[in-house]
Amino acid sequence: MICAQQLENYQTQGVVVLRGVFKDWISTLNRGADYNIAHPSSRAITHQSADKTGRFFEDFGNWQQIEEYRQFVEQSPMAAIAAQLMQSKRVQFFHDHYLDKAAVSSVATPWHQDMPYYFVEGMQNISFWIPLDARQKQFSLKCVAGSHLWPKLIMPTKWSNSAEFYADSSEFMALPDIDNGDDQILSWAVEPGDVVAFNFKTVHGANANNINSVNRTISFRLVGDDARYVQRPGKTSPDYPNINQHNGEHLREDWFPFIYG
Ligand SMILES: O=C(O)CCC(=O)C(=O)O
Repeated sequence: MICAQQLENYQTQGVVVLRGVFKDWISTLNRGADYNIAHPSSRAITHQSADKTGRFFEDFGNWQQIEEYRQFVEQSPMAAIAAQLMQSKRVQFFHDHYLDKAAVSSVATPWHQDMPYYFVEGMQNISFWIPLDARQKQFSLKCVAGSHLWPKLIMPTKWSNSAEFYADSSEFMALPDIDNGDDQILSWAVEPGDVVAFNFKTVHGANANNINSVNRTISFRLVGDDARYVQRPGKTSPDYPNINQHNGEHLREDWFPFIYG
């Protein structure tokens, strides 16, 4: 399913684009997204500020409530592709993340890594960023090649005001100046059916959606054999209150089921 070059890209650059792999699933995912927008969960967040036009809406953890998301998670080739790219025998489902940026929104997604926001550590993990609308390169996901191998995690911040996400951020390093540095930035124009797959440690972001159509994306997050629970210095995003886990444990299977292997 995955060729040697795609695997090497994922392993060395922390990101790979796969063309057309989910094209048979786009109408199902669109129906799921429509339902998600109409029935946001209590975890939904809308980023909007007085000085910015448009809005940026996110929701998390709905796959067991939204039948179309559940079908995709359980029946699409995603889990098998994840096993190959992560080089993992088994695949555990972590969470789904729906994002949409309104047409002509001036809200960008800042550079960040996902892992510091999560209670997960390890190298075998993957996000499938699946655009539901075609995206020109300029409005697509941007990833910093090789950043999944950086020695320390980047300090997470609140997207609304750039404040530190945790009260104590001493274990994290500051975000380098990506836009003025030498790092290679990878990004691709994408069509519905394509996926950008990236590691939880890969630094990524997206420009504001300045064009006259909405940008909708569904991301699915999965983990592999070496994933372990880690206590972060505060409430994570998404937050799972009462998870009742300790450092070094596998994620609990009743909440994060195995979907492959
Ligand atoms: O689509 C975007 O603007 C950002 C996506 C993102 O940060 C993610 O899927 O982790």
